Amino acid sequence: MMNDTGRPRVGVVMGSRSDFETMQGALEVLQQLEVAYEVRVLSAHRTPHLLPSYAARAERLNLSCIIAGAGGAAHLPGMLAAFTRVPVLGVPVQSRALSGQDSLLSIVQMPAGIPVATFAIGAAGAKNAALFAAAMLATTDEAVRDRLDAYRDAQTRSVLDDPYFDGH
Ligand code: RP5
Repeated sequence: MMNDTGRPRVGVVMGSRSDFETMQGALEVLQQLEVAYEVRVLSAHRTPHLLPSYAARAERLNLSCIIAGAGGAAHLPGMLAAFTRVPVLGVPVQSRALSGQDSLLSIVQMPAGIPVATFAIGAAGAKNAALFAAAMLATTDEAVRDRLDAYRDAQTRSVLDDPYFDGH
C-alpha cells in the first residue's frame, strides 16, 4: 500500500511466509490508518545476504521504522537493527516448540548499543507494533494523528457501548 508520494513509510518484514498470519494484524492496522507500507519476507538464517541491502533500502526510502516479526531463534529484528539506524519494532511470533517465549527472549534481550523495541508475542504484538509506528508518525503528521485518535476513540466507544458496561 502506497501513499500519494508512491513511497512506503513503514517496512514490514518477517522471517518466513509462515509468519504472515501473525503479521497480517500489523498490515490491517496500517491500512486502516492509511499509513503506506511495504512487505518483505527476509530471513536472518536463510537469506542473511539480503539483510544489509534491505537495511540500506530502508534508509534510502527514509522509512520511519521497520516492523520485523520472527519466531524461534528470532534474529531478524536484531540483525536488521545492527545494519541500520532506522528504528526496528520487533514482533515475537508464537513458535510451535516454546509458544513464542523463545522468540520473545531472542528479540528483547539485545545487548546495550543496538536497541530493538519489543512487543507482545503474536497477534497483539503485531497490531501494537503498527499502532506504535503510527504514533511515531503522528508526532509530525496531523492526518495520521487524527486517524489514530479516531481509532482510539472508536475503541473506547466500543467498551462504553457494551451493554455489560455499568458506567463506573
Ligand atoms: C523463523 O523461523 C521464522 O520467523 C518463523 O517464525 C520460524 C519458522 O519458519 P518456517 O520453518 O515456518 O519457515 O525464522
